[in-house]
Amino acid sequence: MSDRSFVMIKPDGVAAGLTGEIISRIERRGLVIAGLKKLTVARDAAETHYAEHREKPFFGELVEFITSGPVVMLAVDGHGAIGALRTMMGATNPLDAEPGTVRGDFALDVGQNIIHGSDGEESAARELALHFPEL
Ligand code: DAT
Ligand code: MG
Repeated sequence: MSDRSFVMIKPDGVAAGLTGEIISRIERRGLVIAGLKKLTVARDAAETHYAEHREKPFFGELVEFITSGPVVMLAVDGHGAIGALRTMMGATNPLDAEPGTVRGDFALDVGQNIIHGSDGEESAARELALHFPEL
Protein backbone atom coordinates (compact mmCIF):
# COMPACT_ATOMS: atom_id res chain seq x y z
CA MET A 1 0.00 0.00 0.00
CA SER A 2 1.30 3.45 -0.85
CA ASP A 3 0.31 6.48 1.20
CA ARG A 4 0.52 10.20 0.53
CA SER A 5 1.24 12.74 3.26
CA PHE A 6 1.33 16.52 3.41
CA VAL A 7 4.54 18.14 4.69
CA MET A 8 5.23 21.80 5.23
CA ILE A 9 8.66 23.28 5.90
CA LYS A 10 7.63 26.19 8.12
CA PRO A 11 8.88 29.79 7.78
CA ASP A 12 11.68 29.19 10.30
CA GLY A 13 12.93 26.16 8.38
CA VAL A 14 12.89 27.99 5.06
CA ALA A 15 14.57 31.06 6.60
CA ALA A 16 17.28 28.87 8.11
CA GLY A 17 18.10 27.41 4.70
CA LEU A 18 16.96 23.92 5.68
CA THR A 19 14.74 23.25 2.64
CA GLY A 20 17.34 21.19 0.81
CA GLU A 21 18.41 19.28 3.94
CA ILE A 22 14.84 18.30 4.74
CA ILE A 23 13.91 17.33 1.17
CA SER A 24 17.14 15.35 0.98
CA ARG A 25 16.27 13.43 4.17
CA ILE A 26 12.82 12.63 2.75
CA GLU A 27 14.23 11.41 -0.56
CA ARG A 28 17.06 9.40 0.98
CA ARG A 29 14.49 7.61 3.13
CA GLY A 30 13.00 6.34 -0.12
CA LEU A 31 9.93 8.55 -0.13
CA VAL A 32 8.93 10.29 -3.34
CA ILE A 33 8.15 14.00 -3.80
CA ALA A 34 4.82 14.06 -5.67
CA GLY A 35 4.24 17.82 -5.34
CA LEU A 36 6.33 20.80 -4.24
CA LYS A 37 5.75 24.54 -3.99
CA LYS A 38 6.99 27.62 -2.14
CA LEU A 39 4.49 30.25 -1.07
CA THR A 40 3.37 32.46 1.78
CA VAL A 41 0.29 30.88 3.37
CA ALA A 42 -2.84 33.07 3.38
CA ARG A 43 -4.45 33.70 6.78
CA ASP A 44 -7.61 31.86 5.69
CA ALA A 45 -5.69 28.77 4.66
CA ALA A 46 -3.62 28.88 7.87
CA GLU A 47 -6.75 29.04 10.04
CA THR A 48 -8.33 26.16 8.12
CA HIS A 49 -5.12 24.14 8.26
CA TYR A 50 -4.91 24.51 12.06
CA ALA A 51 -8.70 24.42 12.70
CA GLU A 52 -8.29 21.62 15.29
CA HIS A 53 -6.29 24.08 17.43
CA ARG A 54 -8.73 26.99 17.14
CA GLU A 55 -9.55 26.97 20.88
CA LYS A 56 -5.95 26.62 22.07
CA PRO A 57 -4.25 29.60 23.74
CA PHE A 58 -1.43 29.48 21.17
CA PHE A 59 -3.72 29.55 18.10
CA GLY A 60 -3.19 33.26 17.33
CA GLU A 61 0.57 32.93 17.63
CA LEU A 62 0.51 29.80 15.50
CA VAL A 63 -1.37 31.49 12.63
CA GLU A 64 0.86 34.59 12.89
CA PHE A 65 3.95 32.42 12.68
CA ILE A 66 2.85 30.18 9.82
CA THR A 67 1.87 33.21 7.69
CA SER A 68 5.01 35.19 8.59
CA GLY A 69 7.10 34.18 5.57
CA PRO A 70 7.40 31.67 2.78
CA VAL A 71 6.93 27.97 3.44
CA VAL A 72 7.67 24.96 1.26
CA MET A 73 4.78 22.54 0.83
CA LEU A 74 5.34 18.94 -0.19
CA ALA A 75 3.09 16.05 -1.12
CA VAL A 76 5.07 12.93 -0.27
CA ASP A 77 4.38 9.39 -1.43
CA GLY A 78 5.59 6.05 -0.17
CA HIS A 79 4.79 2.95 1.82
CA GLY A 80 3.77 4.11 5.31
CA ALA A 81 4.63 7.70 4.35
CA ILE A 82 2.44 9.35 6.99
CA GLY A 83 3.95 7.51 9.95
CA ALA A 84 7.49 7.51 8.56
CA LEU A 85 7.42 11.28 8.18
CA ARG A 86 6.03 11.82 11.70
CA THR A 87 8.93 9.75 13.05
CA MET A 88 11.46 11.70 10.95
CA MET A 89 10.01 15.02 12.25
CA GLY A 90 10.36 14.16 15.92
CA ALA A 91 8.23 15.20 18.90
CA THR A 92 6.17 18.41 18.72
CA ASN A 93 8.33 20.01 21.43
CA PRO A 94 11.87 19.98 20.03
CA LEU A 95 13.25 19.60 23.55
CA ASP A 96 11.61 16.14 23.58
CA ALA A 97 12.64 15.27 20.02
CA GLU A 98 15.32 12.63 19.48
CA PRO A 99 18.60 13.53 17.81
CA GLY A 100 18.41 12.43 14.19
CA THR A 101 14.93 13.87 13.80
CA VAL A 102 14.39 17.21 12.05
CA ARG A 103 13.12 18.89 15.21
CA GLY A 104 15.71 17.15 17.40
CA ASP A 105 18.52 18.36 15.15
CA PHE A 106 17.40 21.87 14.17
CA ALA A 107 14.90 23.35 16.68
CA LEU A 108 14.51 24.29 20.34
CA ASP A 109 11.16 26.12 20.49
CA VAL A 110 7.75 24.38 20.40
CA GLY A 111 6.27 27.43 18.64
CA GLN A 112 8.93 27.36 15.91
CA ASN A 113 9.58 23.73 15.19
CA ILE A 114 10.62 23.78 11.52
CA ILE A 115 8.26 21.22 9.99
CA HIS A 116 4.65 20.06 9.80
CA GLY A 117 3.50 16.61 8.75
CA SER A 118 0.01 15.12 8.64
CA ASP A 119 -0.73 13.04 11.75
CA GLY A 120 -3.00 10.42 10.13
CA GLU A 121 -4.88 9.38 7.01
CA GLU A 122 -7.78 11.71 7.67
CA SER A 123 -5.64 14.80 8.25
CA ALA A 124 -3.46 13.91 5.25
CA ALA A 125 -6.52 13.79 2.99
CA ARG A 126 -7.84 17.05 4.42
CA GLU A 127 -4.51 18.90 4.21
CA LEU A 128 -3.73 17.64 0.70
CA ALA A 129 -7.17 18.77 -0.52
CA LEU A 130 -6.60 22.19 1.11
CA HIS A 131 -3.05 22.86 -0.08
CA PHE A 132 -2.69 20.68 -3.20
CA PRO A 133 -6.16 20.72 -4.83
CA GLU A 134 -4.33 20.42 -8.17
CA LEU A 135 -2.97 16.96 -7.37
P1 DAT B 1 2.47 18.64 15.51
O1 DAT B 1 2.97 19.82 14.70
O2 DAT B 1 3.60 17.82 16.05
O3 DAT B 1 1.43 17.81 14.79
P2 DAT B 1 0.29 19.74 17.08
O4 DAT B 1 -0.63 19.37 15.97
O5 DAT B 1 -0.09 19.32 18.47
O6 DAT B 1 1.78 19.25 16.81
O7 DAT B 1 0.44 21.33 17.14
C1 DAT B 1 0.54 22.06 15.93
C2 DAT B 1 1.57 23.15 16.11
O8 DAT B 1 1.15 24.05 17.11
C3 DAT B 1 2.93 22.65 16.59
O9 DAT B 1 3.74 22.18 15.54
C4 DAT B 1 3.49 23.87 17.23
C5 DAT B 1 2.27 24.55 17.83
N1 DAT B 1 2.12 24.19 19.24
C6 DAT B 1 1.71 22.99 19.75
N2 DAT B 1 1.68 23.01 21.08
C7 DAT B 1 2.11 24.26 21.43
C8 DAT B 1 2.32 24.92 22.69
N3 DAT B 1 2.08 24.30 23.84
N4 DAT B 1 2.77 26.20 22.66
C9 DAT B 1 3.00 26.84 21.49
N5 DAT B 1 2.83 26.28 20.28
C10 DAT B 1 2.39 25.01 20.26
MG1 MG C 1 -0.50 18.28 14.24
